[in-house]
Amino acid sequence: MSDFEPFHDNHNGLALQEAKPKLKKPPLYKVILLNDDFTPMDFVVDILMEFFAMPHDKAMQVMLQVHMQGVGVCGTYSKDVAETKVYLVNEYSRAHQHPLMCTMEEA
Ligand code: TYC
Repeated sequence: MSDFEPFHDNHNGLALQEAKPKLKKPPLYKVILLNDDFTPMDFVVDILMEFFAMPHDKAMQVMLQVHMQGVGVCGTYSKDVAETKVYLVNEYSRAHQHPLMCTMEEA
């Protein structure tokens, strides 16, 4: 297929117009933490600092937001990075016998 689409101009016939690029930016994903009644607050704060590079005060804010509202956003990433973070956080929580749930949704 040609990269040029026919285009009739208003003057004297046929001109060629470059086809519009058919590329879209890839979607971004929010990584989300869910509240539960069992995971210790300190453990959640540690996760936010270690896996999401938050300073302690920001990690505390996000943890309390999840604790009070039920969900909170840890960060926004490409699909691959979001999937990896969700996997690592859930594995880490299970390895420490906590039920903390991390998931993702399109931003
Ligand atoms: N609700 C938990 C508690 O009271 C703390 C908690 C916060 C758990 C955030 C999960 O994603 C979470 N110990």
